[in-house]
Amino acid sequence: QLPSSKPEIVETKHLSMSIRERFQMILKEKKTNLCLSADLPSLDEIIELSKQIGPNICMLKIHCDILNDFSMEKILQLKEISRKFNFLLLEDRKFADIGNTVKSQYTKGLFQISQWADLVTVHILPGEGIVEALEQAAQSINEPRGCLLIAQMSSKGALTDNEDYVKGAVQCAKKYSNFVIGFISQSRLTTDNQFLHCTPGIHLNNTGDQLGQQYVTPRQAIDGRGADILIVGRAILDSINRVKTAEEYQEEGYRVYEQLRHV
Ligand code: S5P
Repeated sequence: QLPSSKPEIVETKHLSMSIRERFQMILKEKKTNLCLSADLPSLDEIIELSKQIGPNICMLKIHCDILNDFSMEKILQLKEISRKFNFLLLEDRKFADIGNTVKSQYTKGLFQISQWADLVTVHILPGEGIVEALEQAAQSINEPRGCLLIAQMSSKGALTDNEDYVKGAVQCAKKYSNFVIGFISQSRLTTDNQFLHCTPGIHLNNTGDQLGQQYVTPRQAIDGRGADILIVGRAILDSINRVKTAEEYQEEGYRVYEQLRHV
């Protein structure tokens, strides 16, 4: 039984919860482990789409630097919609620099990501200082914030496909477990279930694209690759009826998730 499409006002309950608690609550209450990767050029279009798909998703992922109409006013509108429909907002910034630089990239500039993104993605390549810096910067925001560490990638030939790299990511996640709530991954990295495994590269009909992306089905991702959260982009965005397709991925994803994770 899918939740009704009527938006529920979350009020300010979320302010007293950690991001981790809120994520778990959303999964259970909305019965969805679908994250829409809204890789569209216009924030206006993302805002419209999120009003339609809001009930079906636990998280909306964007790349703010591909938008041709970014403004703080519009992104705060999207943030409001995310509260109303109870999903998290993930900026897929893939931070990858030294601590001092990422601190500025997170809080300053045109995008002021820390003002609106519940979660951001972070490469672990520069070492754990990158996470420490983001966590420090997030302390000046009076709302819960967190990040997902990119431990493995879905693209062909990814250099993250290395045991030590993955071990390093897990160690870092454990050390900074207040701020790191999970991973972008292609396999189950730890038995510590406080960390959510979020897996991109999902498609029911295609096996890849022309630029190295590799796809598996929702079932393969959850069963074979240990995913908790399915990150789905073009499979939904390029479909004829985005809402209907999102419902299909939600239903299939949550059914398999419930079966295998016994939630
Ligand atoms: O390993 C990765 C990590 C990420 S965050 N592989 C990915 O594809 N992604 C992102 O997921 C990518 O940047 C894109 O926004 C989305 C996948 O999009 P799709 O259209 O291929 O489903």
